[in-house]
Amino acid sequence: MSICSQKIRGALFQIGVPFASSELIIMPPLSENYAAEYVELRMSSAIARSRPFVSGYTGSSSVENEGFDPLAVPTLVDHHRGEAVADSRLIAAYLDILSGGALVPLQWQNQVWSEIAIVDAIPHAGLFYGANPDGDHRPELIRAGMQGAHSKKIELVSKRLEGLPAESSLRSAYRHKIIKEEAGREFISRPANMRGIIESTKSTIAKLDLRLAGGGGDRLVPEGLTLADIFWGVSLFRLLYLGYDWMWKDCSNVAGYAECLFTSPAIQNGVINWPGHPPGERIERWQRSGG
Ligand SMILES: N[C@@H](CCC(=O)N[C@@H](CS)C(=O)NCC(=O)O)C(=O)O
Repeated sequence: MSICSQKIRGALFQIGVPFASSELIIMPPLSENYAAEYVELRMSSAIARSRPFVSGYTGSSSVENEGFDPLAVPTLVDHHRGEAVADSRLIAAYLDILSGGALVPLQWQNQVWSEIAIVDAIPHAGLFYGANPDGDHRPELIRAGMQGAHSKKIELVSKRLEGLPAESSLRSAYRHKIIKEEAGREFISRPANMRGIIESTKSTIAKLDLRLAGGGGDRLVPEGLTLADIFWGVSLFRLLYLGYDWMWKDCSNVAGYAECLFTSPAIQNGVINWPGHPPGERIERWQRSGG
């Protein structure tokens, strides 16, 4: 269910490289992503060394806004090169290079990366964990699962931190995760914050509609399915699943674009019909029966 992992699976399906998915249960009480072995793997990535750890919460999970979360997914392991790559944006760039530029056409680099930055900044975490104070349309499974989720995560990370040796280099990583989760708990408890991120997301969708209109209605760039389309497909599908599709009720270009993305093999295989995606009333028509 991790939206950042969905982006990467979409990209992997698009370029058609073989991959294995080591699925971690990221929600309490298991939170397998808090295991020291996993955090150590993630800490071996280049971005872990070049960016400050996460230290706050804005509702999005972008490294640009929040810093690097050392206890999150996804992490790509390239077994040929013996290298771990973290953060969905960087992993996507890595896959583009690996595929010889199949995801980001050279002449559309600027447009594609600027769209990806926009999607990365959408406050998906806040919209997933927090309720819309003016009508919560998230599926019951999510509503129930997110009750007290930040507190449960803080408890689990704190236990893991206590169990680390005093000299462990991972201590700071765990401490920062606690800071982030505390800030997240505080953030989503305030209706004004929730209204703010809902409003900003709605405005991001309206601007997408205008850019699509400029491109003829159903394309951001006139060339195949790019990484920007994959990121948008994942993002719009998540908003639909959470009951936020009213945001494009008056945006006919976005509505048509979403329909086109949801039927693409990358989004179908990497997201909608990836085993384990929970069913939902709003997404039923996009899911293969028994998928
Ligand atoms: N900027 C990172 C964000 C990673 C992230 O926030 N991952 C979420 C799932 S989308 C996660 O691991 N959540 C579980 C947790 O925080 O415990 C990326 O794009 O890869």
